[in-house]
Amino acid sequence: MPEESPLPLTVIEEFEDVGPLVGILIGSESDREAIEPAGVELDERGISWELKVLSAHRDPRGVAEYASTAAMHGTRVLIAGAGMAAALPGVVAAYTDLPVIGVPLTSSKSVMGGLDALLSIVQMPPGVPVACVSVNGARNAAILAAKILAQGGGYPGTPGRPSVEL
Ligand code: RP5
Repeated sequence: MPEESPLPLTVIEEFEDVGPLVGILIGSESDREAIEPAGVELDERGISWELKVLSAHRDPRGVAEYASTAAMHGTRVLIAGAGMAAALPGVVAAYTDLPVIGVPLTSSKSVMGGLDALLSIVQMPPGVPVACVSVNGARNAAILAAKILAQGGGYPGTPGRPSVEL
């Protein structure tokens, strides 16, 4: 009969809660179709991901909770897509040190085909960067996420180069 594990239950639960490498957020169910190419691209590259619908304006506490805990679950890059006054990528970036890739999306209520979302995402204040791909550029966001993940703390030809501490 083996001895009982000395590990407390909370620690075991933490091990079971390992998240995907990439977290994809969208501000609304109405954004789902536009962000789908990101998931397709990540699947083709064998990169794990999850999709959450969380609005920076309608559920700010949910966004804060997800963004501030993603790194602890093993997630390494966040993609955030939103339309209109697209605050989601910026708010996510405010709550995490993970790289955040913003995807401006066209919605039925967009101004100038998504220019509103593009400016909302790209015009971040100094100190809180968000990488921004083209309007409806979900596939490019996934490719950029893959490139970030591929760095792994070193560059080709410089083995053992340590990761930069944030
Ligand atoms: C944004 O407002 C969402 O990202 C979406 O693109 C847009 C419209 O949202 P719904 O009214 O369709 O939910 O926050």
